[in-house]
Amino acid sequence: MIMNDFCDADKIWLDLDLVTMSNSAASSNLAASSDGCSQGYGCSQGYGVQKSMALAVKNGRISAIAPMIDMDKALFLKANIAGRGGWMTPGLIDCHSHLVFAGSRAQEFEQRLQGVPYEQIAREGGGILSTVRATRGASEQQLFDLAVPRLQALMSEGVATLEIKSGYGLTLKDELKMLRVARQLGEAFPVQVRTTLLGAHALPPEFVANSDAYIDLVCEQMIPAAAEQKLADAVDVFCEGIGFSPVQCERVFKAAKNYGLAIKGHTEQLSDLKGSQLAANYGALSVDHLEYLDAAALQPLVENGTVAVLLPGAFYFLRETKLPPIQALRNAGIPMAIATDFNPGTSPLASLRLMMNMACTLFRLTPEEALAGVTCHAAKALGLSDDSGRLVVGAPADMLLWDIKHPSELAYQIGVPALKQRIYQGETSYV
Ligand code: DI6
Ligand code: FE
Repeated sequence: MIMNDFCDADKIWLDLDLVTMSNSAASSNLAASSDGCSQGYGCSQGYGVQKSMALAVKNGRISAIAPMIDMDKALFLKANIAGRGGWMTPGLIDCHSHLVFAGSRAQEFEQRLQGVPYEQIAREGGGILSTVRATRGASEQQLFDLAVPRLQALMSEGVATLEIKSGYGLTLKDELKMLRVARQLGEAFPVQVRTTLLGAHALPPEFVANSDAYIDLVCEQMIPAAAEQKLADAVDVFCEGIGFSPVQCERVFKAAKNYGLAIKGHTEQLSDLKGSQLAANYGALSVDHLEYLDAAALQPLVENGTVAVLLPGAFYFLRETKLPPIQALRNAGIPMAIATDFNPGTSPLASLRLMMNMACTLFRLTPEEALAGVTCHAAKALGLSDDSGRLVVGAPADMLLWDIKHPSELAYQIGVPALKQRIYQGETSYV
């Protein structure tokens, strides 16, 4: 039966050590006996390692997985063998980015290094609003061209799926412009793009002292237009003193729900406004940042299956010292995802592998938690199918073939290319 699946396949890969990220009983058993523990690496079952395997792809999906020992050698003569040997993981998923924007914030970086706080710069009209000015002034084509090298940097490391937020337009026209560029990037490159409307990112100057009227615009015009034009998959807010109040964010969540859009939140990044709990109670896919999240108030996240998205790049770049409540999240069984938050102000770092490393060094995640954070847990943060971010039969054939000795290396050595093949929807592409 399995052999038939290999005969019918579009392509097969042989002699693989699979990092399935699948916690099914079968893969756990295999992992227990063969995940490299004998080499002195940390021994746990979350990688779902299956050693010496063959994998088949048909119509852009994984169609069969079997041990090499069960393979009929005659098959190898007829099959389309696309690769042989190496560790294979799911394609990486960056579930939180602000990839589309114009302008630079290097001068603000210099100011901050001299001691001026991020919030003060924002209150004085710099920060997010300086990127808004540049983004409003840029054409769709210019924004696309600026985003391409950022996207290529992520893809070259193995990113197969990427979320891109708006939030630097802050008018109906400019928010839709950003979302269209995000969609176009997904059409032009072999990468899956999920888009998020972040109209409630900052108060634009036209609405100073009238922030409720701006929220009216977000709820009554931006959300309906983005939904009707199918430009947004989700809606996000910045629930913060320099962003929007919980009451205002709740209005945005209600409007998003009315239009059938998923909900996400930038919450507890700089202070504890209980935005995470609010978003979770509205069924948020994820709450993101979380440095100031109250460790004793995680129940809404548990009850709603909300993913905690950790953004160590922003933590690092803002020289934040307050850590997200990692152990409490772990104890509560809340899935933790990791993302770049790539943006010009707080995380100008287009490397998801670096984020994995920082999640380990700064947040004390294990390399295994870091890999789950950029595969299966990131998939959940985007509301993708349950098999996304895993190597299981039926899953999208987004796979990476690595020249490494153990999957823990993915969070360990940064900057040295280790990717042998990037496979997107069954096609080898890029690298
Ligand atoms: N939190 C962040 O870290 C980004 N947005 C947000 O709400 C920063 C955006 C920026 O500074 O441009
Ligand atoms: Fe962000």
